[in-house]
This record gives sequence, structure tokens and C-alpha cells, in this order.
Amino acid sequence: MAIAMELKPKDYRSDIEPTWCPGCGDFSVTSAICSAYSKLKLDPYQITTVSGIGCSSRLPLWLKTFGFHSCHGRAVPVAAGIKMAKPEMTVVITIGDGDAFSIGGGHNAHVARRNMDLTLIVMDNNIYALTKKQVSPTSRLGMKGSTTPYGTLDEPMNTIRLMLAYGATFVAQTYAGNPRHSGEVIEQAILHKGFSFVNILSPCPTYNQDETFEYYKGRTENIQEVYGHTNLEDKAKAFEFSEKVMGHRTDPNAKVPVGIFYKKAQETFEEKVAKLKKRNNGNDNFDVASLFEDYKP
Ligand SMILES: Cc1ncc(C[n+]2csc(CCOP(=O)(O)OP(=O)(O)O)c2C)c(N)n1
Ligand code: SF4
Repeated sequence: MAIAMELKPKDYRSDIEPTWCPGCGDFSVTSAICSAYSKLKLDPYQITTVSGIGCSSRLPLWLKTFGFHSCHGRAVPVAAGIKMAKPEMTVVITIGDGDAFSIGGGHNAHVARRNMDLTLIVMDNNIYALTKKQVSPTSRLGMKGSTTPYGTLDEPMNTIRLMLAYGATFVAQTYAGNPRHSGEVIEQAILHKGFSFVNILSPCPTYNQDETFEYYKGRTENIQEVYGHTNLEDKAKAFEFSEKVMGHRTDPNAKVPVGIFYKKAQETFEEKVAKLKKRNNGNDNFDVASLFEDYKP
């Protein structure tokens, strides 16, 4: 991560005006990301913000950093490739819950278990918004979408628990209605050396009338402040708190936990690769030609 000049959050914004609907939670996520970049004094030319396809995935367009608006479900492997080619680059992935947990869900396990130094920010609006209201893996049971007019029969996915199980070394949840908290969590996630996952509850007022700003009002609780959850290396405790994530789906009085669930220092994949290269004097001495020979008919 390169340290550069002092820049204000607005200095990370491009001249392109967001095309999101008024009141979209993703505006606040954009501000939180810019605020984190500014606090960390990052050089915009040392950041790549990578997305897939979706309303949320337009986010890199509004930034002055390098950006890659890739394919639906493929932002994570694109980001992994960028990180391998340029390990000194800060690589941040900004995608929706459909992108991250439906079509692209299979990629998360591998960047997490490898502990690649990437930050995955999911704007979780519990719906496919760009394609006009189909249910996503985080939609609540019974939610009606354009292709599920009688309500979905699927139980929602607990993405916090999933990422803990995959071996992510930083797992957090925050809320677009609290951009200060979102900014602080994103800052911590980028600072963390290794794979960091930040789920941001980001309402879509156009297609989701269930999980609205009104719904979350007074319903979130900060697990650091309320429960004093500060031993962040305690994975059993992190799993315990992750159980609370789903409570509000069935109990109208249950709170929605926000904060950092888990954080652990662990060697990154890039560090391991650098060591391997050093051990081989920067040269892999691998005979590619003989490999091709093996596969000749
Ligand atoms: C390979 C592929 N499959 C499907 C689509 C259609 N598609 C575009 S965006 C999207 C889902 C968007 O939902 P999400 O990722 O949650 O983002 P949001 O729009 O809610 O921010 C789908 C299914 C596509 N563009 N490419
Ligand atoms: S449809 Fe929903 S997610 Fe998409 S821009 Fe509008 S409010 Fe945001």
C-alpha cells in the first residue's frame, strides 16, 4: 500500500455523476469508501476498484482510482489477477449480493483460504436490482420478486458465517445509514493484510420495500460497543455473533449486528509467492516445454 499526499474524500471522486436512484444506499457506500481512501492517504493511482455487473457495480465509475467494471460474478478472480500482477496495488472489490453470493459465490472460498490481500465490499440490498427485482441469496424467506410472485421458498444465506467458515481473516458488517461507521470499518479492512470481507446493508428503495432505511432505524447494534467484542481473534465468539445476523429475519424485536466479527494476522498468499520467488532467486526454473511434451497426443 503506497502512502501519498493528503487528499480529501471528494478528491477521489471522478467527474461522472452517479446514475443511481435518489435515496439509493450505494451513495453512502461511495462516500464511506472515499473517506477511507482519504484517511489512509492512498494515492489514487495505487488503487484499483474492481466490480462486476449490477447497480452497485457501477461504483468504480464514480471514482478517480483505476477501475475495472468486469463481468457479473467475476470481479473476485479479476481482482485476484490484478493483485498477483501488482502486489503493491490496493485492490478493492465493490459488488452486489447477487454478484458475490449467486453467480460469483464459488470464488470467495479460494481468495479467502489463500488469504489474498483483497478487500471485498458487498452492497447488500437483498435483491437483484439492476435486472428489476429478482430474489438474491440474501433475500428473506417469502420475499416476492418478479420471478417468484408467490414468494421465495429459499432460506437466506448467512454470509458472515459463510466467510468465517471459508477462512477470511477479516469479517465485518456495517450499514449504509451510518457512513461514519462504514468508513471506519472499510479503513480497517483495507489496512488489514489479507482477505477482508465487509458486508454493507445498503437499502434499495426502488425494488426492496422490506429492508429499507426505516426498517434498519434503531435496529442495528454495534457488537464492539454493546457486547465489548474486542478479542477479534476469537473465532468461536465470531461464529457466536454471526448467529445474530439472521435473528431479525424471524424475530421482529431482534437487532441486526454491525461491527468487526473477526480479525486475525496471517501470512498472505502474495507474501508466500514472494518467498517462493526469493528461494528460487527470482526464477522458477520450471521446464514448461517438458510439460507440453507430456500432453502431446
Ligand atoms: C453472466 C451474466 N448473468 C446474468 C446477468 C444479468 N444480471 C446483471 S446484474 C444481475 C444481478 C444484479 O444483482 P446484484 O449483483 O445483487 O447487484 P445490484 O444490482 O442489486 O446492485 C444479473 C442477474 C449478466 N449481466 N451476466
Ligand atoms: S434500483 Fe435500487 S440499487 Fe439500483 S440504483 Fe435504484 S435504488 Fe439503487
